[in-house]
Amino acid sequence: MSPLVSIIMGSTSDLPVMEKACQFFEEMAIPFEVNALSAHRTPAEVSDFARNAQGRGIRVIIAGAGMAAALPGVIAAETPLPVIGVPIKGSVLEGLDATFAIMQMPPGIPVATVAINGAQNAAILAMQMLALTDDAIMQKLVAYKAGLKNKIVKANEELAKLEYKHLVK
Ligand code: RP5
Repeated sequence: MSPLVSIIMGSTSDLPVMEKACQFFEEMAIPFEVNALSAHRTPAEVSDFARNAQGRGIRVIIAGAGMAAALPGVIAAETPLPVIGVPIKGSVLEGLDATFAIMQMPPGIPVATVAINGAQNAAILAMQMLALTDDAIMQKLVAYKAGLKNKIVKANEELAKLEYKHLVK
């Protein structure tokens, strides 16, 4: 089984956040790989990874990083594959540093940026990209979305049980 999605993080300190993406792909039975690479600490390895990813059959890259967070943009600079960046919340600037670093890519090199610590949304977005050319994955996505709707249907059933004197039903 070859991975379709590559999850990269700048440090294992990003793992508690990035695991949300791993868990989503596991649940959806989408083959993925996960590695640590750093634009600052291992620039040559980042370049090797980015240049070889498409040839290895990877379809989408998810890159999470905190602080100056050059990693997603540096990867995007050397691959034609779509790159989704996850800004990781650091201890000082609440993740705004990584958000701006990942989101504000100059023209020509986009990085699709999700919410701070939004690794699960990054995984869903990656799956939506895969689904464009894979009907089985699209069916799983449709089922997942239907599940989200059911959650709100159940929430309203719960709320309907509330009893207040001034609650108008
Ligand atoms: C970034 O620096 C990493 O993505 C991480 O979010 C942050 C801190 O890294 P560590 O010092 O915890 O390894 O490159």
